[in-house]
Amino acid sequence: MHGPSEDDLHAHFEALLAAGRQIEPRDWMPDGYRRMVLRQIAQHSHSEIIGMQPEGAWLTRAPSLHRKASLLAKVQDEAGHGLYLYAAAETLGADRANLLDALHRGHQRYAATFNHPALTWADTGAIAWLTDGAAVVNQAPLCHTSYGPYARAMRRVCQEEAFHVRQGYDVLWSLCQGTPEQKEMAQDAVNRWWLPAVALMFGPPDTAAGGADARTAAMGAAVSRRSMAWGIKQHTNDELRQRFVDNCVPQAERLGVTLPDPAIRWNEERGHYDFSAVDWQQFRDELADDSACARQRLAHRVAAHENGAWVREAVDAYAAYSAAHRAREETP
Ligand code: BYC
Repeated sequence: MHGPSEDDLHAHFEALLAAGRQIEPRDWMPDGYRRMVLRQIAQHSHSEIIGMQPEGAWLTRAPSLHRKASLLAKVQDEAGHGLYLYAAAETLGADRANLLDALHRGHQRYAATFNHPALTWADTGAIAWLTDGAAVVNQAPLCHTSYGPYARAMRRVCQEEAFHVRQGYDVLWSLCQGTPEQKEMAQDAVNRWWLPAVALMFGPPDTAAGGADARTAAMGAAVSRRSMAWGIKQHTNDELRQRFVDNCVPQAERLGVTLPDPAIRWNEERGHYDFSAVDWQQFRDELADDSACARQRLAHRVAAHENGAWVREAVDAYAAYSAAHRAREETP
């Protein structure tokens, strides 16, 4: 008796996707699909844990106990997101230690958004409102992505991210109701975090339509096409970017801050807000970033990992002790 041929397995995989069913760890999947899901989950989990740093820098300087507690919970949530996602990556056969090693050696990327410094307290508001806001837009469709463990992790992540957006909005709201200096601080933070959110949280453009040069559009289009055919992504990067801008404009109006893009205006015909084309050369430069801030992000991560070595050793020692204890008890 022969088992199913590679063609049969492939046909079954495609049939599952066509029926809108999710692929589970024990299902057969093409190597390319496994690599693509793993690459995205790795990029995503690394972004979550590196993303703890800009806001984490303000934990000791929060203006009140209430703000400190909220920010602490938010930053811890991001660590939890990393945990769910590394666990999802492990279901694809990846080893968590190897993934972290690839991050630490700069062999795998994290969202370059986090290579920007958080200069004032208002940055914690702008990051949570804009960066987490962009993340929710990007990630909500991932709750239905074709790889089951990734989709399930996303459902928990999105609930928390949506709460973070409100927390960030509330920080900015308070500052905007405060003194002229506080309002100015909020505006300045929004000025600095708007572009990183628009340009960097959604990846490269998928078409040359958004003002992208051919090289950058080709970079995005090829990945998006493959990823959508496999049901990993449901929308193009440009569609999600537009959705984010559409969400933010009325919220900025309510806050009383100006989004730093003079081209933003409602386009009746398209039913969307127009906005300036992103400078994709700058995007590519940011991806190749070797700034002091980027180096510091990685150095902090490596130091945290090394300082935590004793915890991992203690966990391993306890697991070995428990296994030996169980074995002794089970020996007749
Ligand atoms: N920065 O493959 P392409 C959060 C890379 S954190 C750096 O066409 P795609 C939060 C890309 O990896 C959660 N690199 O892009 C945490 C690829 O590199 P390789 C963030 C980038 O897949 C704390 C190359 O460029 N969310 O929410 O179409 C505080 C070519 O790109 C970037 C996720 O990660 C970038 N910005 O789109 C606050 C969501 N963009 O592999 C908030 C999951 C692209 O050739 N991820 N590259 O070396 C995704 O949806 C997609 O991976 C992206 C990229 C939209 C990010």
